[in-house]
Amino acid sequence: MTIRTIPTQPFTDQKPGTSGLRKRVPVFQQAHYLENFVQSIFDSISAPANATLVLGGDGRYYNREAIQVILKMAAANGFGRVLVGKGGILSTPAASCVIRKHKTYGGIILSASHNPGGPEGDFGIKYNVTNGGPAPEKVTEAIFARSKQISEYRILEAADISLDSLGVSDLGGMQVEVIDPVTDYADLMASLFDFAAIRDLLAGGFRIKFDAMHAVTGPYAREILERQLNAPAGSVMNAEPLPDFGNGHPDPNLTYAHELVDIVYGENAPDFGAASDGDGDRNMILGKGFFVTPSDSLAILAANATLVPGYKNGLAGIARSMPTSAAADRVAQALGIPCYETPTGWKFFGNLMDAGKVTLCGEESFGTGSDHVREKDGLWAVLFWLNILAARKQSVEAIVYEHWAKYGRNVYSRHDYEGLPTDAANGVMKHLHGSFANLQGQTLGNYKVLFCDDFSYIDPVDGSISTGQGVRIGFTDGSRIVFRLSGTGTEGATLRIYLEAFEPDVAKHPLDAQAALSELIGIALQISELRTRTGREQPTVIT
Ligand code: VG1
Ligand code: CO
Repeated sequence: MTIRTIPTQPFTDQKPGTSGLRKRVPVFQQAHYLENFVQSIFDSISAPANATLVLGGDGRYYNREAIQVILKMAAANGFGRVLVGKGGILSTPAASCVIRKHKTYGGIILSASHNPGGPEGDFGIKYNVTNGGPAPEKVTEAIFARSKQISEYRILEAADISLDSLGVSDLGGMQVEVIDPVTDYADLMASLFDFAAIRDLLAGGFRIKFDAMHAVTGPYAREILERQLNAPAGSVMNAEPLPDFGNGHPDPNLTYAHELVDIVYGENAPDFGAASDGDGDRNMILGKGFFVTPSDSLAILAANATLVPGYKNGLAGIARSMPTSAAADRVAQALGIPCYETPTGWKFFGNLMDAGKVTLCGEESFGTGSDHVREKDGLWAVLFWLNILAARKQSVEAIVYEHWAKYGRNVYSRHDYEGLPTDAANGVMKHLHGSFANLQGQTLGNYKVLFCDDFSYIDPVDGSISTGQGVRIGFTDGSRIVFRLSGTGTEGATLRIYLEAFEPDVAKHPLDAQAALSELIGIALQISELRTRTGREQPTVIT
């Protein structure tokens, strides 16, 4: 077997976004495109000779082909061993778990998460570092810088490796070990949660429905929920991972997980519903005819953490991304623990967890997790909820209402405008930046502007600074509007508007979030000039 050095030209667009490099499949299929990026990773991470790498993906279209290329490039770049999930499968949290458990140098995860898959869909690749978490910005910036300079890559000339049976094979002197993608992860879950209590809950007739959305979580959910916790067969739906996710959009929210939503809002609904995304790191939590916002979910997990064996000694602290509601802050305050506010994306939580400053982290975008791994973790959140439900023996809805009664409610919504012309979206952000001086102190209807700024973050552990993380307009009553451009899309631009108001008065619950936020929504549209600048009347997705 010979190692080939292939001359190449740089691509200019290999800048990793919020979570790795995401492009349409045909972009990745261009000659040298994937190889350039992989070589740029290897050139930037200074792995020692014979290092071990973890490799796997969410099973989407192009996963298998990419894995073969990466294996041959790893062999040609001096890696000693690669742990690859059987069939090329590893969910994002499972990959993080395997990196940590087997103390590997790092890992490559192939996923475009919740973005649709298939020949015309999206593909993605990201590098995770030794702690199991997404590469921090200094690493992703180094990879991007390298991708603009690259002139050659190395690849082994060899036949493809079989990914479908467990075991070790040799690839040009490098060991390729095909591992069961579920075992290590399932063991970790069993060590954190009271499986016996959850089994009793389910045996007592508490009914659950988990929608894997034909994405990577299917095999994990089947093993843990149906086999280990004895949920009746069929409790996990759409459990077969498919390269095009059954033509679906594997994003667990009220819009895209409508099949599940119809079930939990329908007749004879189960007591608990949940869904996960393409790569298994997101979660949506539902009760019987009831939706739990991700920001509330984080706060409720934090408030109830000591009911769960893995967290019985309490939490060191909580972290949430800036656009996530302040519901978790109220719990942190009550518990007397710190709450950190970070930019969007899981890579900002890693340092805080490594330093022991936080135990739970969350984002409004259906992401929750803890220091058990260094990624957000969909099934973990589902098990956390089931453990709380088993301990409290109340409905999801009752738990949420009690939480609001105790802490007040941060009424919250996100409006996404997807697929906007990039210029128009940039124009909106530029206009907002130019309005700061004018907005300061202004009264808009019932709201008075307290501050407006562009969020920046100084990492309290390593002092690194991240600027331009989203425009915030805060009002004197604690309400807030945030504008941010997405860093995960592949087509045009996606503008997100995050809206939050605080309602302490329990007598006003339940209230409809959209109605309660309607004045803020109007203000957001007015000050951003979004409708005139983009020609869009309505958001694409409301969560
Ligand atoms: C989105 C979410 C963000 C999340 C990121 C990756 O990013 O808003 O909270 O961390 O996706 O999640 P953006 O830049 O599009 O807003 V995943 O499950 O797509 O890896
Ligand atoms: Co994801």
